[in-house]
Amino acid sequence: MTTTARPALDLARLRADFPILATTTRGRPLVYLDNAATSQKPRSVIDTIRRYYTSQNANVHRGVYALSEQTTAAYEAAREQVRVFLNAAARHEIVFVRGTTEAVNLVASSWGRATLRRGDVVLVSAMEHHSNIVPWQLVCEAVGASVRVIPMNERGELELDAYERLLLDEPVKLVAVAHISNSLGTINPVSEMVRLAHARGAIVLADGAQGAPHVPIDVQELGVDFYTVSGHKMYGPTGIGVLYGREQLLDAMPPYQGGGDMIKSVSFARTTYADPPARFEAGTPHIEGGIGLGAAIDFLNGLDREAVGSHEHDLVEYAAARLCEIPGVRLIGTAARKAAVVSFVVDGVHAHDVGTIVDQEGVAIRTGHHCAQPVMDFFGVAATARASFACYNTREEVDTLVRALHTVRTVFA
Ligand code: C6P
Repeated sequence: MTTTARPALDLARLRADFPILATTTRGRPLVYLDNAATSQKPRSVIDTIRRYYTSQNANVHRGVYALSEQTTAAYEAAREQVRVFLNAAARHEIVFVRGTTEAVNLVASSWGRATLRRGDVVLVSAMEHHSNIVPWQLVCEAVGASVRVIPMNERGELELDAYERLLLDEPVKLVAVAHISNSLGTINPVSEMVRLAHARGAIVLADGAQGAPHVPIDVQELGVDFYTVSGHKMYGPTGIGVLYGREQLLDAMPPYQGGGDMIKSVSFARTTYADPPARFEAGTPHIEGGIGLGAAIDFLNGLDREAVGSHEHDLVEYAAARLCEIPGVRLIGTAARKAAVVSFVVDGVHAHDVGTIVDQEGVAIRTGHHCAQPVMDFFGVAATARASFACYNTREEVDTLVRALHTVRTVFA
């Protein structure tokens, strides 16, 4: 067991903000360790959504009446909050989407189909989530380009020498890389990767699904061309996310979907398109989602992000040390720089059985391939069990997981 000093964070107060953390499951207090799948929501986000439907509900960008104008103003204010949160240069660089999956599909379909040509290469890393692999495969197949892979080592760290060689040897147009891996927890050196890509004329999309909840994001400092966010993983509602895109790139991109709110004018002879972000936001948007995401950003801004970062780091280190004390438990992903995720296998026990048994003790973890099958193939496992942390988790919850894993060992002895 490590003796890392526990950082100062008023966890009891923080936890009291999340109603679901006071509930029980299977007759036990809920120990929620599946935050990489989706985080729980603080009272302020829940109240914002309730308030939306009790006093604010109207469509946006369409009505000339007061309610619609106020709702439009609230929705656009949330976009400005996102801009500040990501430190984007301009509000029109913030496109509301459903989440990271839609953000990557938007870039692949719009930028990809307009730009990629036969023989071009898209580099993805060996630890990507399927949503940062499959959209690139789809577009590459359609245009005759190819997807090549940045390899990783046994600790689950990207091999930067090999990355540099790929950039030198291949006609790379875009690099798609997770800021933080959902299956391994590795924090990738995104700004260094951007520097190398830009030097070769390639652009970079960073998948920030697991980044935005855990580390402060500055898209200008990172230098990324595109950055994706899933609101539901950072204490916000489901079904809302963000694509950040550099102004120059978004301006040149064709629409991804057609419909209401994304046009300048429509006739049967010719249709012209709105400027970004509206060009990429066809149809009635997820209005309460956008406003709820604003509330989630307020919640995050109200935290001492540095203290939260060191608390989550402490949980990762503590969990890793305690898991290693259990005979037959092996960690998958031991990178030097990690955030919020501990993946592991138990010798001779399928991960799904691990998940089912610890659930009996009230512990919610994810088991399976985590939508990262190439990672499972690389480590030669069918699946892993994964504990993933948020600001409100505690060492005591890790202890409950460890006790439950001893039960797993007993059941399979
Ligand atoms: N990972 C997990 O349990 P969406 O579903 O669109 O909000 O996010 C997709 C996605 C993309 N990239 C990364 C790194 C992710 O972690 C996820 C979502 C969840 O790990 C559900 S599979």
